[in-house]
Amino acid sequence: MKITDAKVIVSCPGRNFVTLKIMTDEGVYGIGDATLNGRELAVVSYLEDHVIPCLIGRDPAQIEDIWHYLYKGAYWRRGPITMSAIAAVDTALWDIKGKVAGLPLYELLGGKSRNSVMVYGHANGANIDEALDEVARYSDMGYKAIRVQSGVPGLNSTYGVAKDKLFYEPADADLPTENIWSTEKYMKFVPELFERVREKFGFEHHLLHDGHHRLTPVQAARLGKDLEPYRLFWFEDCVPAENQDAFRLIRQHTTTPLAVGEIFNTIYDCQQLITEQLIDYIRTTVVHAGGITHLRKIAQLAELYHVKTGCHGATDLSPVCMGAALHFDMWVPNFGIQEYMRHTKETDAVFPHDYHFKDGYLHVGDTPGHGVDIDEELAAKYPYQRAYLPINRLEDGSMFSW
Ligand code: GCO
Ligand code: MG
Repeated sequence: MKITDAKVIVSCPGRNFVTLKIMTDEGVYGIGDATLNGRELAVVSYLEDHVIPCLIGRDPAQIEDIWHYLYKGAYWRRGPITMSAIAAVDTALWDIKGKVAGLPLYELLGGKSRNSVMVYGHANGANIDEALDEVARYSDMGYKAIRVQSGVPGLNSTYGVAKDKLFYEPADADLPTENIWSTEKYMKFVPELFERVREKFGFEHHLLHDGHHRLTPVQAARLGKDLEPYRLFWFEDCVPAENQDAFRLIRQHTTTPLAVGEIFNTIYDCQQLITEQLIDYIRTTVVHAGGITHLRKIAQLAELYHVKTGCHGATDLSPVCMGAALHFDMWVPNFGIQEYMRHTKETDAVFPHDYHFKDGYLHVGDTPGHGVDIDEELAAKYPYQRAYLPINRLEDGSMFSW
């Protein structure tokens, strides 16, 4: 079998998605997600100009070899653009392998380790009362695990708080929106938010929270401690994680479980976090961490150190990534949880898929491959629209992390 052609499909059914489709001489094709929020076209060019020409004529069965060809062969290693492009190729090749074998992807990885995949949804509100209403709504929908975010008094906008409650979409403008941030106001407020959630709903749900890279290690240590009475499932991205060593200080001071990794793209970004047991959950996922082939390596290292998986699953990861991630989740022995932000109706129509939500879990079908396709005719109706993530400044105007 040979790869005869490949193409990149860019479509914006509510938000931008970049999809790679690899075709073979036997008519079987595979697809992979290559979406990098706010920097989509850089990956398109990387694929079209530098990757696709090298794929033609190769045997699609040689997934491992092609992965290393693209990783080592570029000379320039790592980075989100390179790794998203490699991920898309890798995902498409696993899809092809599954279709050729007539088996769902989880079977190729080692078979099912569970019946379905526990997911968490996003309850968010402009204030605590609104956030509580949303927790009730997610609980009524059957979610066992709920991430809770709320607007902070004194700040006009806060990460994780959306007008449309089901479809949070931060990439909201064709130039970055500027927000004002105050860590002091946030830190004072968050413990009260979780106190109110536990007061109203008890300890029946897993509760999660995302700090979105905004604290210093000592602030994160203090907030982690303040949140201990509310028994969070995890506290995510409490500090920017380029400095892996910084987690030691946080770890020494709090028993609130720590999750990190949605913006990591290789195992080297989390090697120390894992081997020194500085985190509890690793959030890397298929599209941004080099595909199934590389994600598997990260998860298997993590397994040795009691670190579980908690794959990123925001709306900017397409249903193709979600489908592949769910097959991975079905197999991975050290599964923790899967993030699940729903896609819009338009997106779901462009990407027909065989997974579905029921009672707090995503259920995976047994279609060969990863079970997600793309309707190219429909995709063509939604042309690319430039959209950036916001930026943050402190109250004195200093540039800050978003
Ligand atoms: C999450 C993430 C997202 C990111 C988004 C950026 O936990 O789901 O933090 O909300 O902000 O994926 O592209
Ligand atoms: Mg996050």
